[in-house]
Amino acid sequence: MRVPHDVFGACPLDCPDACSWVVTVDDHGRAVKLRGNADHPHTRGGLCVKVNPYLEFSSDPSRLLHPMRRTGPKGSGQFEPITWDEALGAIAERLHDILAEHGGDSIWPFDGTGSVGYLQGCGAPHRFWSAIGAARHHTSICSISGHLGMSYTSGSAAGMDPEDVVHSKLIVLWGSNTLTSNQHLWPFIETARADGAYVVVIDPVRHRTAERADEHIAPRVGTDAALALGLCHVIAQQGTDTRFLAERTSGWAAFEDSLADYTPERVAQICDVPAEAIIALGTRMAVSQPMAIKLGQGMQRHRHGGQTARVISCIPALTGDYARRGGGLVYSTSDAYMLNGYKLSRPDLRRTQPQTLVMTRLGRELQRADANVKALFVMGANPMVSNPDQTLVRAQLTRDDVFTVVFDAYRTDTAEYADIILPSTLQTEHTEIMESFGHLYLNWNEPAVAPPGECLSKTEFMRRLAAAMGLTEPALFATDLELAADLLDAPLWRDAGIGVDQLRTAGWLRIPGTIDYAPFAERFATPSGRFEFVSARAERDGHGLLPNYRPPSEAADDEPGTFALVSPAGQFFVNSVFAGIDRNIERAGEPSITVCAADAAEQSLVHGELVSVGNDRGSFVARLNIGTAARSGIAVTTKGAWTKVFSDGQSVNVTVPERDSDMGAGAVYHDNRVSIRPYQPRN
Ligand SMILES: Nc1nc2c(c(=O)[nH]1)N[C@H]1C(S)=C(S)[C@@H](COP(=O)(O)OP(=O)(O)OC[C@H]3O[C@@H](n4cnc5c(=O)[nH]c(N)nc54)[C@H](O)[C@@H]3O)O[C@H]1N2
Ligand SMILES: Nc1nc2c(c(=O)[nH]1)N[C@H]1C(S)=C(S)[C@@H](COP(=O)(O)OP(=O)(O)OC[C@H]3O[C@@H](n4cnc5c(=O)[nH]c(N)nc54)[C@H](O)[C@@H]3O)O[C@H]1N2
Ligand code: SF4
Ligand SMILES: [Mo]
Repeated sequence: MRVPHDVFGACPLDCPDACSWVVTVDDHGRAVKLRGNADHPHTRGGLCVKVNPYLEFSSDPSRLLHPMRRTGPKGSGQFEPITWDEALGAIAERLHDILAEHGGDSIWPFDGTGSVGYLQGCGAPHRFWSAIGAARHHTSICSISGHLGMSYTSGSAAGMDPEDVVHSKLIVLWGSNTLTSNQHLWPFIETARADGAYVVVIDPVRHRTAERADEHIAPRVGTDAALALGLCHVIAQQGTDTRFLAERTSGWAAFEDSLADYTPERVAQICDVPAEAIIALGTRMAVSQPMAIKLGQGMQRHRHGGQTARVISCIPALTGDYARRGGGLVYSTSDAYMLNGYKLSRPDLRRTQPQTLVMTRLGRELQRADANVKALFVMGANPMVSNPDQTLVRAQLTRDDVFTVVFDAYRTDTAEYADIILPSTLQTEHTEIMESFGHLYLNWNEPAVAPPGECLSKTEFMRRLAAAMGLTEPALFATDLELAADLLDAPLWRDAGIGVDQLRTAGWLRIPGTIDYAPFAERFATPSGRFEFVSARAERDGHGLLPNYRPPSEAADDEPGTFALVSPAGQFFVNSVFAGIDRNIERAGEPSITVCAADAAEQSLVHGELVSVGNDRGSFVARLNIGTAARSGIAVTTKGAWTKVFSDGQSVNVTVPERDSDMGAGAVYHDNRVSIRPYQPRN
């Protein structure tokens, strides 16, 4: 007889907070309560409005419980239940055929961010794919451009411990709706504020975080690099940290010369921000130490998103803040973990050099004859909703010659186009290890309950598929605990005496050696060890010797009658996870699009009317909202809603181009121009 007990776990979603949680399991083995772990130093007990109903959502009637096989045309939604043996047999047979006829390159393991865990999510690609020589999946959908941008200057996106903002005197939240998408950072910001810190938000959208800040600067979308150069111009005049610049950086003189072009007056024109505001903020940055910049992902979802991050990262070098506790810039802390992803995913099992397929180019890659994709395994992803260019994605997923398997917990918009749908476990039902991109702790997730129905974890699915394929390599059959041990088998963790037992017992642990975290105390993570204003590598890669401003593709145009559409994080779900559940659809409300009163008046748009928002790529239907969230020239909606909530069955990404950003082929969700017209239903 079991007794009620608590099990430690962690939220798996693609959210910087990576909350630690506690599941209470009753004496029948059922999860009856989920709460935030009050002992966790960063997340401190609360979860969020998106995840509080996790247990309820896990047992929603819409949960997938059995494998299914398609019986009608693709997209018709006709499926019949089958057994796992039948499913694995069919998949193994098809994979053998494709391997024989086309080779591993034709198999695309498409891992999404539904879970960002190392074992069950996209944290590390699975060994199985290495062993069969499948194509490599390049996860370009979220944050890649910013990471690459900073790799040229400071060398790491983990420039400070976010918790250290408590020591800051000036906090700049740049392209981050912190209260919505990184809410556990907010209490640290409030602590700093109580101690006199000044909080500035730089975002075209006047969101709830902007409302609560001391100052909000709303530049034209996609012009942040110009704004940052203007701020550097002012700081250079007001006084830089000359010693830091001399001892710790390289190329400052050349960068300083380039700033001459970015006077506050010129930048004011580019960004549509008053020159006085640029002068005032630049001056404040020069004198308020320590200064911390929290860079969100939103500002890099543009054609030149990587370059933008590169330029913004220069600011704390001018002020010397990279060397101060409570100063610097943080974009993502994931660089600080240094786990052994290699030993976990075992790329050495490969015998061929496979092609790399780019996540955000799903439509084009499938279209490309020379890529020759014949099998697509969509796991923890919902590209029909999340990817750019929904029309192209839909057309490509409708093709009969691409064998499509969807491994998910729900029957998503993408699953409707699958040949085989497989039921996945959720976080309370499997073993997992979670890092964070917003703090410096590693979380263990112990399974709390047995999987419902016939759901399998991804690791178990991979082991069974390896067996069904007749593979014998022992590494493919490693247990979850063995995989976890391999991940932790990295010098940083091993030397600190941390293995699975230690992490599992503790529930969470801080990254060894990160008390008083000072990543750039001695050297930057660049080849020279200096902060590199000038970068020959960037020039070779086509990004210019010096950090610079290049206009976005669509966002900053001033085409009359059109809007720059931004579609960032919404309040009630993380991306598309749980966004198809009735209760969630209800609380999120009808899809809406917000414009400012002046723009609405000019275009005779009426508050509350249904409008069609679109461009030559496609259109979706939303309820017009006139509100202060939008500055002039922009329209604001949110990401993640499933197509079924839109009256024409097309959602926001029908308007987004499948175009690469400058660095890492990142996504350009917010670099998108649309028109808004009253909606006229067809027929
Ligand atoms: N317009 C617009 N679109 C965007 C963005 C934007 O800013 N604007 N942002 C983009 C960003 S940042 C991201 S990261 C992508 C995300 O896009 P995707 O990678 O498609 O990820 P999600 O929509 O988060 O979730 C994918 C699926 O994971 C499933 N899932 C949840 N937990 C588990 C699990 O434990 N196991 C398995 N197997 N599946 C699970 C969910 O049910 C869901 O169907 O979307 C992008 N799309
Ligand atoms: N509630 C909730 N939380 C989430 C998510 C969610 O869907 N819902 N998604 C999660 C995921 S996958 C990620 S990657 C993170 C993303 O979280 P964030 O880093 O916050 O990224 P976004 O939500 O895309 O955009 C953040 C802000 O960038 C702004 N922005 C857009 N373009 C520009 C620009 O050109 N300049 C400036 N300065 N700002 C701009 C947007 O208006 C938005 O307010 O959040 C995670 N947390
Ligand atoms: S979505 Fe973010 S804030 Fe909510 S529980 Fe998960 S990690 Fe925490
Ligand atoms: Mo993301």
